[in-house]
Amino acid sequence: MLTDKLEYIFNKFQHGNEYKSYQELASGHINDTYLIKTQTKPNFVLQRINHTVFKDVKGLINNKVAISNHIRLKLKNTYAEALERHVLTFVKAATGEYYFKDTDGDFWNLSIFIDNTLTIDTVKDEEVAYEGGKLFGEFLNLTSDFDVAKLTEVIPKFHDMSFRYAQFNSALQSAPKERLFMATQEIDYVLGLKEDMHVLQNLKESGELKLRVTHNDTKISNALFTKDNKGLCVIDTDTVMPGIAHYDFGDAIRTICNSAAEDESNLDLVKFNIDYFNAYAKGFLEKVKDSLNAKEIECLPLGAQTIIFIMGLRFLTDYLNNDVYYKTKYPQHNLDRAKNQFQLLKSFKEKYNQIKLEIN
Ligand code: GN1
Ligand code: MG
Repeated sequence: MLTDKLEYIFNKFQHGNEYKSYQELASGHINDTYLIKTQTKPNFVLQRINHTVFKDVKGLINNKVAISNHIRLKLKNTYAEALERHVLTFVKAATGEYYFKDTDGDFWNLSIFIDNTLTIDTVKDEEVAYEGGKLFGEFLNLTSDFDVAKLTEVIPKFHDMSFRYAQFNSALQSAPKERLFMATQEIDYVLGLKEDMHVLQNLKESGELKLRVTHNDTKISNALFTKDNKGLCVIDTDTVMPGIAHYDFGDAIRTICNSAAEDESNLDLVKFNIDYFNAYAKGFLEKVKDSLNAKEIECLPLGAQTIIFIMGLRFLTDYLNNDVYYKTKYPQHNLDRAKNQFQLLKSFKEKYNQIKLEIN
């Protein structure tokens, strides 16, 4: 039984609590995550890392523990009380490491569950967009003095456009005919945008955009909010690694400004909300204005375009590969996700002239 297994694994960590029950937290596409309820507070989040996707699990754990420790030190004076509500706290296993490796070769890690919070999948309110901007901006700001050379690149070339196109091209070669047919329009769309979508990468490679500590999965559901909608804590730091600020800015925009869920298949419901963009950008810039340079700031909207596109490209590639990467619930799931992202990008482009990037 899963509960026995989870209890066994949970007890391999130094938490001093008694296991009561578990609940699956099923929103992730890659790892398996469980809320572990205990007899006494706190509760915990136990996560099995997908080591097919994350090949260097130890590097991943080192990254996220180091970044949490760094942020904790920085916030110590601001939030003397309840610091653990603003930054993740990881728990050591009995071995002294921050992970436990089971007999199947799976790696697990444990953190304290931050209770009494909200997670938001679809934003309905400008204030939330603004709060999200402040929260993710603060994450970049607080880590801007951390030496990126100390971080492992947990998924090499994660947001590298040439790499993602290469994967797409090889999927085109091996995809089943039926899937190629179903995705004809999306394939053409991707092929037509190749040059535009490389602009940001070229700027990165030329050194015009600085390498920083980045989160790389800043979808809004990876932000915890208080019950009264104030940004509280950035979670899911598995993909923390060196990168450019633009993808963190953009991935939050991708999810905040979509009027529908990432996999909504009725494309009429997928509209880009430019007011949320501007509210998010305002909050974000308030926090990063002293750590990003003018060129970095100017390119932020391009970051949003590029990341929306790259997600569509990755979903499409996985569809062509018969769904080997993302968890899916039905055969067209990845194709629906890809269509959704491309629709979002088109809607965003129509509103590009309404963007406001003001620094106060
Ligand atoms: C994956 O598993 P989850 O939901 O945290 C993916 C992200 C995508 C996201 C799309 C390691 O994140 O890059 O943006 O799905 N993570 C990895 O929702 O590929
Ligand atoms: Mg993630």
